[in-house]
Amino acid sequence: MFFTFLIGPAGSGKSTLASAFSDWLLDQGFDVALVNLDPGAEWLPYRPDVDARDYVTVQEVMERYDLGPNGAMIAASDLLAVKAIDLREEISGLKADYAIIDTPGQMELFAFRASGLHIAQTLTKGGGSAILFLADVVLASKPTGLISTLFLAASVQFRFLFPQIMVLTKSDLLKQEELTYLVHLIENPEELALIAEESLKGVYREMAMRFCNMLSDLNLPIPVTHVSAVKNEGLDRLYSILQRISAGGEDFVVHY
Ligand SMILES: Nc1nc2c(ncn2[C@@H]2O[C@H](COP(=O)(O)OP(=O)(O)O)[C@@H](O)[C@H]2O)c(=O)[nH]1
Ligand SMILES: [Mg+2]
Repeated sequence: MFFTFLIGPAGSGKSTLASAFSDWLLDQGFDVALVNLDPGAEWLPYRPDVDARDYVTVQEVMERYDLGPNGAMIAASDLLAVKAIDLREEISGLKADYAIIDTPGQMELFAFRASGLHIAQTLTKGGGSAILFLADVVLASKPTGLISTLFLAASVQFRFLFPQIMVLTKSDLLKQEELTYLVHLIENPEELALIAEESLKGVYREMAMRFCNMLSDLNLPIPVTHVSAVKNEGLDRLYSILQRISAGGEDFVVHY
């Protein structure tokens, strides 16, 4: 089973893409285990095959421990981590080709607490895996938005050390030439450094330029693509990138 985690800021389109991409994989004849790892999800655009809410819910934690919504979300993520082995058994019992894993709306709960990393490592032990880092195209279409998105993507990559794909979501909201240019800038960060040089000042200009030039020098194996989950655009391209990673694993692992 190949594990694909969808990670990205709240509203970047994780749940919508998890749903659209698993439908697409099912249409291609694959077996899919669609997993919801958000114990706080009130509504999902799909019916998960494995659901964190069968183990713990934010509502129940709020009541039992007399916590507010924020504290309960943190506690629920930590309580879920204790159930990581059970989750793993439930998922592997489905014997699917792909596990598509939707992560909590607020990405910091999964990416920047010990519990998320523990769950990801427990689920994927012995199997192939990749992270789809989702970024909303509208946010990424301004230079500072794009640079901060790249910082965040690097931070997630550094946290998990899994092969990672940069997935620009909601491609239906930009024109084709704008999308092509955005992908070009991400693939050629030295050009983004030049934009930062013109559009920023002082220490911010310096920081952005050095970061972009560092990305350019390192030439990391991070594929970039764009999708629209509402128009089902780009799902075939996303699949072929995942297939390359699952076949050629090590080439996509960044060794720090
Ligand atoms: N235009 C457009 N909107 C989208 C797309 N994918 C998701 N959305 C919208 O973006 C919002 C957040 O999506 P959601 O999947 O809940 O994001 P999550 O918080 O990352 O799980 C919802 O209103 C979705 O309808 C897309 O491909 N195109
Ligand atoms: Mg969601």
